[in-house]
Amino acid sequence: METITGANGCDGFPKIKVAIVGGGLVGTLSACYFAKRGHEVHLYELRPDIRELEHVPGRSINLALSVRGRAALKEVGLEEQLVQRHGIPMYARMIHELDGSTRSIPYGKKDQCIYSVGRRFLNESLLTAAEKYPNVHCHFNQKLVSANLKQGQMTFERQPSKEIEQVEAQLVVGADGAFSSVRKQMMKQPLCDFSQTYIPHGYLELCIPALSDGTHAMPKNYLHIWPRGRFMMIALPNQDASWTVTLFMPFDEFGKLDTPQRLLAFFKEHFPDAVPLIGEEKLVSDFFACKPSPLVSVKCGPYNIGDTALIIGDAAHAMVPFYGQGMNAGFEDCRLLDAVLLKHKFDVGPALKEFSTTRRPDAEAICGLAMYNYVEMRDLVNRKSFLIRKKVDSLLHSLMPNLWIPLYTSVTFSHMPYAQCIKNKEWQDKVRHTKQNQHDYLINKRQFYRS
Ligand code: FAD
Ligand code: EGU
Repeated sequence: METITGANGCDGFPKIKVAIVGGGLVGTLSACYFAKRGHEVHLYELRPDIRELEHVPGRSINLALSVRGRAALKEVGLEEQLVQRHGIPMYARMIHELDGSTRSIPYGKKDQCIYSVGRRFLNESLLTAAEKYPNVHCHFNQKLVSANLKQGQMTFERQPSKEIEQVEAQLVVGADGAFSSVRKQMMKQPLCDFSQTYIPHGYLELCIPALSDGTHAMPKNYLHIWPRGRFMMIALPNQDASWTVTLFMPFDEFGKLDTPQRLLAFFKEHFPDAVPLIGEEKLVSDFFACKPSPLVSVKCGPYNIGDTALIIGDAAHAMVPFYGQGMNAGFEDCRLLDAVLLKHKFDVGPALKEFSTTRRPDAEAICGLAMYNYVEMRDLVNRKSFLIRKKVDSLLHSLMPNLWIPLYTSVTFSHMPYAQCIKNKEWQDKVRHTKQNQHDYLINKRQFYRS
């Protein structure tokens, strides 16, 4: 058995050959973590090297990065470069009412913010960071088509030639996204659970271009929201002073917007203030240039097969985007996996088992919260009782910032395990009537807040 020398306090630990399937956000970060510990890492990605592409097809152009994602980037030395330097801080939401008026609701104290980061920038930077390790080897245009995960054997099909290649590794890490091929192979095993749910809403991305003087067309340091019940729009700022606007709407409603006239009438009715910002012509051409994409939520488990295979990120727990936590949770997977491997001195079997059993309830918790938020936003945004509850929540938080933590605060600004965030919320719901449990809660809470 080969052992590790000269890497991050891992000297003498076994050196493993790791194959990471999927070079998206989570796969590339995971490659950095394994490389940092001195292992031999092979990263297999279906697409070509995105750094050489002019246009990258696929999902959401920018994302909201919060505390959990940042902590994971920090441990491989990338937080400063990717977040502090490139990210655009958003200190509050800005709500756009139907009449065009706006109001802002801060995320927390003055300096508390989330960051808008470009997916492509993040992915390219992570690839470059991974490749800087001499022990990382990237293989592009390689599609995993089958695997014997118990044996660590994988079959890749080269794109576009369809040439077949067999590969072996001691550990296969599936970071190949919501429609994971590694997961498909895994779920053939007995005692593996799997469920997926599509929501009736799809999403489509639009763009608010920069003003002619090169500045943002709306106040820059906000996450802009147009809540309209069954329809919703969200906008996040980009570095080039444009905005990526995401429209969420049921597929059947998308279907009704089949002419430029109907589209413009719809926007003028529901998002009148956004029309001049996007521009009527651009709205029409961008809208009809692509089809709305579906949103899927996946729960499965366990995440490992013995000591030879593991799934992380969306492959393990794809969620609807209504908490802005998918990537954050995937990045947190990387950090927690590294910690558990270190704890077990890279005795992979027990480490994977512990990761899977401890992470699964938390991953399912955030998947559930995101789905719950979807339902809540769709059905309740305009209902009085809901708005009052939110106001009371903020008021209590401002009066007792250390005691009364709204749910989104523990999710977005703390390291509290997601399942604990739900318990915290359940406690609050109860406290509206009793003061019970307060002591337990305080003790639990203290452990998870770090600055
Ligand atoms: P992916 O990013 O999907 O990467 C998977 C990679 O695997 C891809 O590169 C793919 O090409 C490759 N691959 C797939 N199959 C194979 C195969 N067979 N062989 C080889 N390679 C393969 N999260 C946030 O934290 N904040 C947000 O604000 C946010 N907003 C979102 C908005 C929308 C509209 C959506 C849809 C999601 C959003 N998310 C957000 C979630 C976030 O996009 C995902 O959680 C994140 O991309 C997961 O990363 P991943 O690496 O696990 O998967
Ligand atoms: C959806 C799509 C606002 C990016 C949930 C908030 C999201 C994001 C919210 C997308 C919302 C919704 C939270 C953050 C974030 C809010 C959050 C959602 C980023 C409860 C690019 N959500 N998102 N909650 O609090 O905790 O601002 O596409 F509209 S960031 Cl749906 Cl904090």
